[in-house]
Amino acid sequence: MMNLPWPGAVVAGIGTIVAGIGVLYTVSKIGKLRKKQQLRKKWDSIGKDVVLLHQFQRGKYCVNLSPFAIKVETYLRLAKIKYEVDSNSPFGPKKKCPWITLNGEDVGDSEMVIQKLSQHFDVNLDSHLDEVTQAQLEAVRVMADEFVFWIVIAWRYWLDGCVTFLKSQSFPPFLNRAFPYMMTSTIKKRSINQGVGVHSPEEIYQMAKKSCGTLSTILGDSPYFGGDQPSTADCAIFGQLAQLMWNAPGSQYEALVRELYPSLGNYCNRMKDTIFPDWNKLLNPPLE
Ligand SMILES: N[C@@H](CCC(=O)N[C@@H](CS)C(=O)NCC(=O)O)C(=O)O
Repeated sequence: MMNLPWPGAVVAGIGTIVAGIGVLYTVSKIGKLRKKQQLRKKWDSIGKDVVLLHQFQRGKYCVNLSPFAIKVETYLRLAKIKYEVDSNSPFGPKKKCPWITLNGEDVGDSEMVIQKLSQHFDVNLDSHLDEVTQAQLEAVRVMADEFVFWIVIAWRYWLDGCVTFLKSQSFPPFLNRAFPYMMTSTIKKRSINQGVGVHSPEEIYQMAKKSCGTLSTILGDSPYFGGDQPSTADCAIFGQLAQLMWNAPGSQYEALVRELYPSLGNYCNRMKDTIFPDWNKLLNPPLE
């Protein structure tokens, strides 16, 4: 007959296991808290009025996979605001990328960030534009940020299963394999909830084509959407178009800006050359 342990011994054993789990949990919590405190100290010591831009790591051909990160970085450069980049904590107070820390304060959401920067540094990139043009550009900005964005990510992460996109990133091999699992079904569900995802792949592509046609018509012969000089809306529009231009290599989405509407491709290159003269050096790995 089997020798069963005394009930007291069983209870003591369970107690030890539970206590062990409790200790491990507390140690990990303390570790996380300490790491957070160290990061906080580092972020806050960057210097007065220096912006710390938290964003994803750089890509192979494009300075970021997030259009909103490019938008904020473009704004910082146009506004001549001193900044540094942190790629270790890309998700901020709103659990989105990018976000900034300025003088110890964290701000999330690219629009809120730009609003904060414009007020704090007293910058207005749109003073050369009349009120109506500013309003029209705001409508174009919303189209880029809230519509073109969804089309591109629905294609990138779901319809294309991350295949084309991953060619443009320098992720470690394990992440290359994990990315489709992490992203495809999530983005499918989220695009369906948003609305773009209820359409067929061809319909989604046609929507991208129509948007590019619209943007190309609005740009016309001007060098920038803001006319002779870039405006706040240019930061957002460039961020979104840069995804087609550099983060969709060899695809029909890339062809939209490089072949079908080359004025948009030329615009992307113009923004890159004037605002990011160090673009190639920023890439991961840097391009000589
Ligand atoms: N409205 C936000 C959008 C930011 C956003 O959606 N960022 C994406 C990366 S491109 C993100 O962080 N996604 C993570 C998620 O939604 O869970 C902004 O303007 O900053």
